Amino acid sequence: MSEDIKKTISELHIYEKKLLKELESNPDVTPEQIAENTGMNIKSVMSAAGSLASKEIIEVDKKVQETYSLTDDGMEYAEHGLPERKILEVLADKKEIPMKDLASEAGIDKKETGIALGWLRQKNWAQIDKGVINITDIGKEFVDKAGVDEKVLDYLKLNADGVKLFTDDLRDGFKKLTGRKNILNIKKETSHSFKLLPKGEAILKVGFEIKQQATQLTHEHLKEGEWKSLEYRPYDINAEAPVIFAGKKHPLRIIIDEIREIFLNMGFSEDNGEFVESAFWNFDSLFQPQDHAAREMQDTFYLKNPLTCDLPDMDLVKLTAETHETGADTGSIGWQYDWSEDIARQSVLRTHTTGISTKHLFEHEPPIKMFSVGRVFRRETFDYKHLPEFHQVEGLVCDEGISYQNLLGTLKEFYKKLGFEVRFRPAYFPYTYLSTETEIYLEEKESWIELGGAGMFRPEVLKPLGINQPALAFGLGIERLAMIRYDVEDIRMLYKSDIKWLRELPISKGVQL
Ligand code: FA5
Repeated sequence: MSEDIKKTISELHIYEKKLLKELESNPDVTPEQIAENTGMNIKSVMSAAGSLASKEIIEVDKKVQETYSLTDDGMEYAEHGLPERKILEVLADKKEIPMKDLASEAGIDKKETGIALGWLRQKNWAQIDKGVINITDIGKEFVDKAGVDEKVLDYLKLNADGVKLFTDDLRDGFKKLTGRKNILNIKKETSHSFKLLPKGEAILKVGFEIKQQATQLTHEHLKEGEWKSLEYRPYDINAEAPVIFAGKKHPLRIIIDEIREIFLNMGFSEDNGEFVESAFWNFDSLFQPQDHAAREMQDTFYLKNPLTCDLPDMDLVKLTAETHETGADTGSIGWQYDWSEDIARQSVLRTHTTGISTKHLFEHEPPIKMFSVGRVFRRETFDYKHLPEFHQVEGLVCDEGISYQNLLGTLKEFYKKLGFEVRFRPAYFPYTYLSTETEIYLEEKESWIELGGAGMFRPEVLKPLGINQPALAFGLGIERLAMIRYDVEDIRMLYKSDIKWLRELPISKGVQL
């Protein structure tokens, strides 16, 4: 405790010390007196007090005192009567006045008649019947008697310097007057008082000297050699600093950029596809039979415009058809059905980025090392790990001697660089054999979450494309990586534009290249 106190004392500013000393000698000292006694200006006193309060050394109490006085209109009413009083005086004589004559009879402004009538009714002094105002019994009573509000007007007239507090008998009248416009002036004065807290008392008990301390080195200090003898005030490096929210990239953009950096550093080149793709490239080139469940309308977005896409090179189309129907020379018997060109022409919003890999294989000669990052679309129902539109990173390596071990090694390396440790699980995709899925454990959900699919392309995929070398391929979800990286329990958070969350996210964790 006393070590803490010593440290706190060493970090006190000279103004804080002066204020504490003042408070020690007079617990009721006001900020103004402190300013006068110490020569500090009042702003410095208040800022030292604020600083001491934030360190729980003193408590600052704020009081607001209101002073009430009459405005010019208020004074006019106090001297010559409220407009409803003027009407009452006429009514006392005549008992009734036609509405149209009200202003002239009572000698009040036309503008005031509305207000006056309102108050007459409120005070129950008069009633209106068929365009004529009549005095009531209560009204008669008040002809020679002041109302509670009128008593306050009188009182304020006598106390022209202003009144801070009203006695009980005037309080109702005061309330009534505050409900009327332009009668009362309210001046607010704020005063502060300080109280030592236990920490402040402990500091004073230990004691300190008030010496000028340097908080900054100046050119003069250095030139004159004064820096050698100066006493320096230590910085509190744990003091709270203002939080600054710098502009930064969206977390998804950060992770996408990191992924691109990793693959480019691993010697991959980047390719890009289109959002609108033919069913041929999205499904058929991947040996997905035309009645495969993934092609159903409930899983895939089919487009009306364009309704169809062009098919590629007819030799490739024929070979693909043959492979689907009989297996051609791939060593398998295919899917054994009649392949349809029309179905292959359908245009779809790509459901994955794997069509980019088959197109790339068709258009390039091995050795190939390609990756692609892009958006994909599926008719999914939203839940904590599913979106209908999300990003995948696709990868493809094709060369003589490429094996399943290379696939596992590449994926492990990639995830490691991003800071993830994953496990592999056997899986099935119609276009790969062997196939695997990478997964990561989610503590909060107590379950494994799938990050991506991968495998060695089957001969049924490679042969029609004219590829005789083995090829490894993978397609990995990016939002799921962001979810884990940024500790988001629900994938939808990434698209919510929650400004508080975005501001407080760290700028980047950085890639270990
Ligand atoms: C595929 O898309 C395969 N094309 C991957 C592949 C490529 C396998 C090459 C073999 C060779 P899958 O449908 O499992 O696989 O999706 C891959 C990853 O995308 C998933 O592991 C998951 O991380 C992510 N993903 C899938 N659906 C959604 C969704 N609705 N919302 C968010 N992420 C999703």
